Amino acid sequence: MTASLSNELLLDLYSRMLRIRLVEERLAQVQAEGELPGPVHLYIGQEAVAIGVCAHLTDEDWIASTHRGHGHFLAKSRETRKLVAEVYGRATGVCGGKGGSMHVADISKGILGANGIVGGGIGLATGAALTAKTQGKRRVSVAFFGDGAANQGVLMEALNIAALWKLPLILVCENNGFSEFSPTEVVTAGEIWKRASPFGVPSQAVDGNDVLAVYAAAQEAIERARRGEGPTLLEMRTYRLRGHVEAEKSFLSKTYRTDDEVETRRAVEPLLRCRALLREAKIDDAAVSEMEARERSEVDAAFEYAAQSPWPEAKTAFQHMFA
Ligand SMILES: Cc1ncc(C[n+]2csc(CCOP(=O)(O)OP(=O)(O)O)c2C)c(N)n1
Repeated sequence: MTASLSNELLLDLYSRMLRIRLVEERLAQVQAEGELPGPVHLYIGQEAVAIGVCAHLTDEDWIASTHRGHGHFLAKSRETRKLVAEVYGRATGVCGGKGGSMHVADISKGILGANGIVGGGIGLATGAALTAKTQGKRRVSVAFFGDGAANQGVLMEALNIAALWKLPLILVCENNGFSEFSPTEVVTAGEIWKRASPFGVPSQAVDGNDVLAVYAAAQEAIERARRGEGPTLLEMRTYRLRGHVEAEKSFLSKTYRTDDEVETRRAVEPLLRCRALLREAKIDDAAVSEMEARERSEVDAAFEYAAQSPWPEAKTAFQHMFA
Protein backbone atom coordinates (compact mmCIF):
# COMPACT_ATOMS: atom_id res chain seq x y z
CA MET A 1 0.00 0.00 0.00
CA THR A 2 2.91 2.36 0.73
CA ALA A 3 3.86 2.15 -2.93
CA SER A 4 0.62 3.82 -3.99
CA LEU A 5 1.30 6.94 -1.90
CA SER A 6 4.15 9.30 -2.63
CA ASN A 7 6.89 9.61 -0.03
CA GLU A 8 6.03 13.27 0.26
CA LEU A 9 2.44 12.48 1.22
CA LEU A 10 3.49 9.79 3.68
CA LEU A 11 5.88 12.19 5.40
CA ASP A 12 3.19 14.84 5.49
CA LEU A 13 0.71 12.46 7.16
CA TYR A 14 3.34 11.54 9.74
CA SER A 15 4.24 15.16 10.46
CA ARG A 16 0.58 16.07 10.95
CA MET A 17 0.05 13.17 13.34
CA LEU A 18 3.19 14.16 15.21
CA ARG A 19 1.95 17.75 15.58
CA ILE A 20 -1.15 16.49 17.38
CA ARG A 21 0.88 14.14 19.57
CA LEU A 22 3.38 16.83 20.58
CA VAL A 23 0.65 19.34 21.39
CA GLU A 24 -1.21 16.84 23.51
CA GLU A 25 1.83 15.50 25.38
CA ARG A 26 2.58 19.07 26.32
CA LEU A 27 -1.05 19.68 27.33
CA ALA A 28 -0.83 16.65 29.64
CA GLN A 29 2.25 18.17 31.21
CA VAL A 30 0.88 21.69 31.73
CA GLN A 31 -2.42 20.29 32.97
CA ALA A 32 -0.56 18.33 35.66
CA GLU A 33 1.27 21.55 36.55
CA GLY A 34 -2.06 23.33 37.06
CA GLU A 35 -1.57 25.72 34.13
CA LEU A 36 -4.93 25.10 32.44
CA PRO A 37 -8.26 26.57 33.52
CA GLY A 38 -10.26 23.39 32.79
CA PRO A 39 -10.11 19.65 32.10
CA VAL A 40 -8.71 18.12 28.91
CA HIS A 41 -9.66 14.88 27.13
CA LEU A 42 -6.63 13.84 25.11
CA TYR A 43 -6.64 12.17 21.70
CA ILE A 44 -3.28 10.41 22.10
CA GLY A 45 -3.38 7.06 20.26
CA GLN A 46 -6.13 8.07 17.83
CA GLU A 47 -4.22 10.54 15.62
CA ALA A 48 -4.35 8.38 12.48
CA VAL A 49 -8.13 8.75 12.31
CA ALA A 50 -8.31 12.55 12.22
CA ILE A 51 -5.32 12.84 9.90
CA GLY A 52 -6.27 10.06 7.47
CA VAL A 53 -9.79 11.48 7.08
CA CYS A 54 -9.03 15.22 7.01
CA ALA A 55 -6.26 14.70 4.41
CA HIS A 56 -9.11 14.56 1.86
CA LEU A 57 -10.94 17.70 3.02
CA THR A 58 -10.64 21.38 2.16
CA ASP A 59 -11.77 24.48 4.07
CA GLU A 60 -15.03 24.19 2.09
CA ASP A 61 -15.89 20.88 3.77
CA TRP A 62 -17.23 20.58 7.30
CA ILE A 63 -16.35 18.51 10.32
CA ALA A 64 -18.13 18.17 13.64
CA SER A 65 -16.10 16.92 16.56
CA THR A 66 -16.38 15.63 20.13
CA HIS A 67 -15.20 16.46 23.66
CA ARG A 68 -11.88 14.89 22.52
CA GLY A 69 -11.50 17.44 19.76
CA HIS A 70 -7.96 18.87 19.64
CA GLY A 71 -6.84 16.30 17.07
CA HIS A 72 -9.76 16.96 14.75
CA PHE A 73 -9.14 20.70 14.96
CA LEU A 74 -5.44 20.36 14.15
CA ALA A 75 -6.11 17.90 11.35
CA LYS A 76 -8.52 20.30 9.64
CA SER A 77 -6.56 23.49 10.38
CA ARG A 78 -2.92 23.68 11.39
CA GLU A 79 -3.60 26.78 13.54
CA THR A 80 -1.70 25.40 16.53
CA ARG A 81 -1.26 28.73 18.32
CA LYS A 82 -4.97 29.50 18.14
CA LEU A 83 -5.82 26.04 19.47
CA VAL A 84 -3.37 26.08 22.37
CA ALA A 85 -4.27 29.66 23.34
CA GLU A 86 -7.94 28.62 23.39
CA VAL A 87 -7.23 25.68 25.69
CA TYR A 88 -5.33 28.16 27.91
CA GLY A 89 -8.46 30.35 27.89
CA ARG A 90 -6.62 33.33 26.40
CA ALA A 91 -7.98 36.18 24.27
CA THR A 92 -5.81 35.06 21.31
CA GLY A 93 -7.49 31.65 21.22
CA VAL A 94 -9.63 30.65 18.25
CA CYS A 95 -12.82 31.46 20.22
CA GLY A 96 -11.34 34.41 22.10
CA GLY A 97 -10.65 32.15 25.08
CA LYS A 98 -14.33 31.67 25.86
CA GLY A 99 -14.76 28.16 24.48
CA GLY A 100 -11.83 26.26 25.90
CA SER A 101 -10.80 22.69 25.19
CA MET A 102 -14.28 21.27 24.63
CA HIS A 103 -15.52 24.02 22.30
CA VAL A 104 -12.73 24.74 19.84
CA ALA A 105 -14.42 25.84 16.61
CA ASP A 106 -13.51 27.77 13.48
CA ILE A 107 -16.34 28.16 11.01
CA SER A 108 -14.00 29.79 8.46
CA LYS A 109 -12.14 26.45 8.26
CA GLY A 110 -15.29 24.31 8.28
CA ILE A 111 -14.80 23.25 11.90
CA LEU A 112 -18.27 23.24 13.44
CA GLY A 113 -16.75 22.66 16.83
CA ALA A 114 -15.77 20.30 19.55
CA ASN A 115 -18.78 19.36 21.63
CA GLY A 116 -19.42 18.43 25.24
CA ILE A 117 -22.69 16.74 24.33
CA VAL A 118 -21.97 13.14 23.44
CA GLY A 119 -23.44 12.53 19.96
CA GLY A 120 -24.17 16.24 19.48
CA GLY A 121 -21.83 16.53 16.50
CA ILE A 122 -23.76 13.92 14.51
CA GLY A 123 -26.81 16.17 14.17
CA LEU A 124 -24.68 19.22 13.33
CA ALA A 125 -22.78 17.38 10.60
CA THR A 126 -26.00 16.01 9.14
CA GLY A 127 -27.40 19.54 8.93
CA ALA A 128 -24.21 20.72 7.20
CA ALA A 129 -24.50 17.80 4.76
CA LEU A 130 -28.02 18.98 3.90
CA THR A 131 -26.64 22.48 3.25
CA ALA A 132 -23.95 20.96 1.03
CA LYS A 133 -26.53 19.00 -0.93
CA THR A 134 -28.76 22.07 -1.31
CA GLN A 135 -25.84 24.17 -2.56
CA GLY A 136 -24.74 21.47 -5.01
CA LYS A 137 -21.06 22.32 -4.64
CA ARG A 138 -19.63 18.85 -3.97
CA ARG A 139 -18.88 19.80 -0.36
CA VAL A 140 -18.96 17.01 2.21
CA SER A 141 -19.56 16.85 5.93
CA VAL A 142 -17.84 14.54 8.41
CA ALA A 143 -19.09 13.65 11.90
CA PHE A 144 -16.43 12.30 14.26
CA PHE A 145 -17.93 10.54 17.28
CA GLY A 146 -17.05 7.84 19.80
CA ASP A 147 -18.32 4.30 20.31
CA GLY A 148 -20.27 5.59 23.31
CA ALA A 149 -21.95 8.19 21.10
CA ALA A 150 -22.89 5.44 18.64
CA ASN A 151 -25.44 4.34 21.26
CA GLN A 152 -27.30 7.66 21.06
CA GLY A 153 -30.48 7.57 18.99
CA VAL A 154 -29.29 10.45 16.84
CA LEU A 155 -27.03 8.05 14.90
CA MET A 156 -30.11 6.15 13.69
CA GLU A 157 -31.86 9.41 12.79
CA ALA A 158 -28.82 10.62 10.85
CA LEU A 159 -28.43 7.29 9.00
CA ASN A 160 -32.10 7.34 8.09
CA ILE A 161 -32.35 10.86 6.71
CA ALA A 162 -28.88 10.83 5.10
CA ALA A 163 -29.72 7.56 3.29
CA LEU A 164 -33.13 8.82 2.20
CA TRP A 165 -31.85 12.17 0.93
CA LYS A 166 -28.44 10.87 -0.23
CA LEU A 167 -26.60 13.42 1.89
CA PRO A 168 -22.81 13.81 1.50
CA LEU A 169 -22.25 12.70 5.09
CA ILE A 170 -19.38 10.57 6.39
CA LEU A 171 -20.02 9.14 9.84
CA VAL A 172 -16.68 8.34 11.45
CA CYS A 173 -17.03 6.36 14.66
CA GLU A 174 -13.79 6.20 16.64
CA ASN A 175 -14.08 3.01 18.62
CA ASN A 176 -11.28 3.58 21.15
CA GLY A 177 -12.35 0.73 23.43
CA PHE A 178 -14.05 2.82 26.13
CA SER A 179 -16.92 5.09 26.95
CA GLU A 180 -15.63 7.02 29.94
CA PHE A 181 -14.76 4.23 32.39
CA SER A 182 -16.75 1.43 30.73
CA PRO A 183 -15.12 -0.93 28.24
CA THR A 184 -17.03 -0.91 24.94
CA GLU A 185 -18.14 -4.55 25.21
CA VAL A 186 -19.98 -3.78 28.46
CA VAL A 187 -22.16 -1.02 26.99
CA THR A 188 -22.34 -1.66 23.23
CA ALA A 189 -24.17 -4.56 21.58
CA GLY A 190 -23.03 -5.99 18.27
CA GLU A 191 -20.70 -4.29 15.83
CA ILE A 192 -21.13 -0.59 15.23
CA TRP A 193 -20.32 -0.61 11.50
CA LYS A 194 -23.13 -3.12 10.91
CA ARG A 195 -25.70 -0.61 12.16
CA ALA A 196 -25.66 1.05 8.71
CA SER A 197 -26.79 -2.05 6.86
CA PRO A 198 -30.59 -1.83 7.45
CA PHE A 199 -30.50 1.68 6.00
CA GLY A 200 -28.66 0.48 2.88
CA VAL A 201 -25.69 2.69 3.79
CA PRO A 202 -22.21 1.38 2.87
CA SER A 203 -20.01 0.79 5.91
CA GLN A 204 -16.88 -0.96 7.08
CA ALA A 205 -14.63 -1.52 10.07
CA VAL A 206 -11.15 -0.10 9.57
CA ASP A 207 -7.84 -0.48 11.43
CA GLY A 208 -7.88 3.04 12.88
CA ASN A 209 -4.23 2.85 13.97
CA ASP A 210 -3.07 2.41 10.37
CA VAL A 211 -3.08 5.84 8.77
CA LEU A 212 -2.98 4.33 5.28
CA ALA A 213 -6.01 2.13 5.92
CA VAL A 214 -7.88 5.17 7.27
CA TYR A 215 -6.74 7.28 4.33
CA ALA A 216 -7.95 4.70 1.80
CA ALA A 217 -11.35 4.07 3.45
CA ALA A 218 -11.97 7.81 3.89
CA GLN A 219 -11.02 8.51 0.29
CA GLU A 220 -13.56 6.00 -1.01
CA ALA A 221 -16.32 7.36 1.26
CA ILE A 222 -15.59 11.01 0.53
CA GLU A 223 -15.40 10.47 -3.23
CA ARG A 224 -18.74 8.63 -3.08
CA ALA A 225 -20.27 11.54 -1.16
CA ARG A 226 -18.86 14.11 -3.61
CA ARG A 227 -20.37 12.14 -6.49
CA GLY A 228 -23.78 12.56 -4.87
CA GLU A 229 -24.07 8.88 -3.90
CA GLY A 230 -24.83 9.46 -0.24
CA PRO A 231 -23.48 8.65 3.20
CA THR A 232 -21.02 6.10 4.61
CA LEU A 233 -20.42 4.81 8.12
CA LEU A 234 -16.81 3.98 9.03
CA GLU A 235 -15.93 2.33 12.32
CA MET A 236 -12.31 3.13 13.09
CA ARG A 237 -10.89 0.63 15.56
CA THR A 238 -8.33 2.35 17.70
CA TYR A 239 -7.33 2.71 21.37
CA ARG A 240 -7.31 5.55 23.87
CA LEU A 241 -3.85 5.56 25.44
CA ARG A 242 -4.50 8.29 28.04
CA GLY A 243 -7.29 8.43 30.59
CA HIS A 244 -10.80 9.46 29.60
CA VAL A 245 -9.91 12.80 31.13
CA GLU A 246 -6.51 13.84 32.47
CA ALA A 247 -5.79 13.07 36.13
CA GLU A 248 -8.66 10.56 36.30
CA LYS A 249 -6.60 8.27 38.55
CA SER A 250 -6.79 10.93 41.26
CA PHE A 251 -10.56 10.58 41.61
CA LEU A 252 -11.41 7.04 40.42
CA SER A 253 -11.93 4.60 43.25
CA LYS A 254 -11.12 1.54 41.10
CA THR A 255 -9.46 0.88 37.81
CA TYR A 256 -11.27 -0.12 34.62
CA ARG A 257 -8.18 -1.33 32.73
CA THR A 258 -4.71 -2.51 33.70
CA ASP A 259 -1.43 -0.73 32.98
CA ASP A 260 -0.32 -3.93 31.21
CA GLU A 261 -3.20 -3.64 28.76
CA VAL A 262 -2.23 -0.06 27.93
CA GLU A 263 1.42 -1.06 27.46
CA THR A 264 0.43 -3.83 25.05
CA ARG A 265 -1.55 -1.36 22.98
CA ARG A 266 1.32 1.12 22.97
CA ALA A 267 3.22 -1.31 20.75
CA VAL A 268 0.68 -0.85 17.93
CA GLU A 269 0.01 2.86 18.31
CA PRO A 270 -0.35 4.86 15.10
CA LEU A 271 2.77 7.05 15.16
CA LEU A 272 5.05 4.09 15.76
CA ARG A 273 3.39 2.25 12.89
CA CYS A 274 3.65 5.23 10.57
CA ARG A 275 7.32 5.67 11.48
CA ALA A 276 7.85 2.03 10.40
CA LEU A 277 6.13 2.80 7.09
CA LEU A 278 8.54 5.68 6.49
CA ARG A 279 11.45 3.27 6.96
CA GLU A 280 9.83 0.74 4.66
CA ALA A 281 9.45 3.47 2.04
CA LYS A 282 13.18 4.22 2.52
CA ILE A 283 12.56 7.82 3.48
CA ASP A 284 15.81 9.29 4.66
CA ASP A 285 16.16 9.27 8.48
CA ALA A 286 17.80 12.69 8.37
CA ALA A 287 14.79 14.16 6.57
CA VAL A 288 12.48 12.67 9.22
CA SER A 289 14.60 14.02 12.09
CA GLU A 290 14.67 17.45 10.49
CA MET A 291 10.88 17.42 10.19
CA GLU A 292 10.50 16.28 13.82
CA ALA A 293 12.71 19.13 15.03
CA ARG A 294 10.62 21.60 13.02
CA GLU A 295 7.42 20.27 14.54
CA ARG A 296 8.86 20.48 18.07
CA SER A 297 9.89 24.08 17.65
CA GLU A 298 6.47 25.04 16.19
CA VAL A 299 4.76 23.45 19.17
CA ASP A 300 7.15 25.07 21.68
CA ALA A 301 6.42 28.45 20.08
CA ALA A 302 2.66 27.84 20.29
CA PHE A 303 2.82 27.10 24.03
CA GLU A 304 4.98 30.13 24.66
CA TYR A 305 2.56 32.28 22.69
CA ALA A 306 -0.42 30.93 24.63
CA ALA A 307 1.18 31.31 28.07
CA GLN A 308 2.11 34.91 27.32
CA SER A 309 -1.22 35.89 25.78
CA PRO A 310 -3.64 38.09 27.76
CA TRP A 311 -6.84 36.81 29.38
CA PRO A 312 -10.09 37.98 27.71
CA GLU A 313 -11.18 41.36 29.06
CA ALA A 314 -14.22 41.39 31.36
CA LYS A 315 -15.99 43.87 29.08
CA THR A 316 -16.10 41.23 26.30
CA ALA A 317 -18.11 38.81 28.47
CA PHE A 318 -21.38 39.54 26.65
CA GLN A 319 -19.96 39.62 23.13
CA HIS A 320 -20.56 36.69 20.73
CA MET A 321 -23.84 35.75 22.41
CA PHE A 322 -27.06 34.99 20.56
CA ALA A 323 -29.25 36.56 23.21
C1 LIG B 1 -25.43 13.50 26.16
C2 LIG B 1 -24.32 13.19 27.12
N1 LIG B 1 -24.41 12.10 27.91
C3 LIG B 1 -23.39 11.80 28.75
C4 LIG B 1 -22.30 12.61 28.84
C5 LIG B 1 -21.15 12.25 29.78
N2 LIG B 1 -20.01 11.72 29.00
C6 LIG B 1 -18.98 12.51 28.65
S1 LIG B 1 -17.85 11.70 27.71
C7 LIG B 1 -18.74 10.28 27.78
C8 LIG B 1 -18.24 9.03 27.09
C9 LIG B 1 -18.21 9.16 25.63
O1 LIG B 1 -17.67 7.99 25.09
P1 LIG B 1 -17.33 7.91 23.56
O2 LIG B 1 -18.44 8.48 22.77
O3 LIG B 1 -16.93 6.51 23.27
O4 LIG B 1 -16.09 8.89 23.39
P2 LIG B 1 -14.61 8.79 23.99
O5 LIG B 1 -14.66 9.51 25.32
O6 LIG B 1 -14.27 7.37 24.13
O7 LIG B 1 -13.77 9.51 23.02
C10 LIG B 1 -19.90 10.44 28.51
C11 LIG B 1 -20.91 9.38 28.76
C12 LIG B 1 -22.25 13.75 28.01
N3 LIG B 1 -21.21 14.58 28.02
N4 LIG B 1 -23.26 14.01 27.14
